Amino acid sequence: MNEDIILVIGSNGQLGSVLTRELQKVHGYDNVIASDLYVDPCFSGIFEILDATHIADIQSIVKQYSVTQIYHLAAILSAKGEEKPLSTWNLNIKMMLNVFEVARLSIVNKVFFPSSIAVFGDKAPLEHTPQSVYLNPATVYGISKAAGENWAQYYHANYGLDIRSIRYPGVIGHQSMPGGGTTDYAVDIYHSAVKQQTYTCFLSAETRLPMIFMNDAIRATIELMQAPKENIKTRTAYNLGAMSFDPSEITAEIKHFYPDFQVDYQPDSRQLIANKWPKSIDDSEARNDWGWKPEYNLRMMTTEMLEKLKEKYNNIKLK
Ligand code: AKB
Repeated sequence: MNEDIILVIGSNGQLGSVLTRELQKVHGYDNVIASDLYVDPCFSGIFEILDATHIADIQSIVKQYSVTQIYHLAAILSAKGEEKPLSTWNLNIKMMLNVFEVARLSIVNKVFFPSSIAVFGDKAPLEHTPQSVYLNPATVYGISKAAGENWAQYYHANYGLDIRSIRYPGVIGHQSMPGGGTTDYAVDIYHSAVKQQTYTCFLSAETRLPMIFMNDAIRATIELMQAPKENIKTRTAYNLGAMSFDPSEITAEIKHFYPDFQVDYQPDSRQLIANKWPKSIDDSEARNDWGWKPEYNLRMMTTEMLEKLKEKYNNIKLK
């Protein structure tokens, strides 16, 4: 059997950095090519500098390494995207179409393209948001993801390209930091707790959003990519659920470990984005089609986040 050669675009990002390490374990260290705009000094493995807005540069890496699968993770997220709407649209769409085109014209036979709960708007039910529902995203990031989902379906229908996608909830991990998202508070809050600092939350105490622990997010991605082709019935993007909570609930969990931990609330423009996002997700299609099942709940995630971050900050102090 031929080995797959994997290209990860956006390997320095919150998800990309953790996923790349896992892909190295699954496919072999020498079969994964990480790529991003700059070198991460902590990264170990094959790395190429890549600006995915340049199609010829993607093509040349795909040719050089005989890449068979691409994980395209580079994008400007919801909150940051609103600062420069047109350049966010141009960047997100250009990179995505470049990847799909390179895949269509090469030996690449599978592509992973991440979507997001940002595709939903106020026309979708906020509770148990269904898989198939009217999408009226309110951010440029959400609009670009909704367009991407339709392009993925188009490339599959017209060219048979096997593009697979997940609508990620907020992803929470200790290994990496998010940047520019509306759900970022749920990572930042753990860092403040471990540093024994008061956290100022940019969402109100009762803003409930769907979230997922990094370990589950990575496992979901790999399980989706490894599922038999005939099981993949949704060619836009799968809803993915794990847990839902609001800032007051995560604070209460943290207080089990750090009773003096304090949070104050100063909602900003990210509140308006969060107000239109689902509070919980119906992911029954992912469960039925490729067997999705989350493992982590808020308590398990909090225990692991605080333990790992404590270790990390202690090691920094010791150095
Ligand atoms: C964001 O907040 O923009 C992202 C997402 C939910 O896609 N974390």
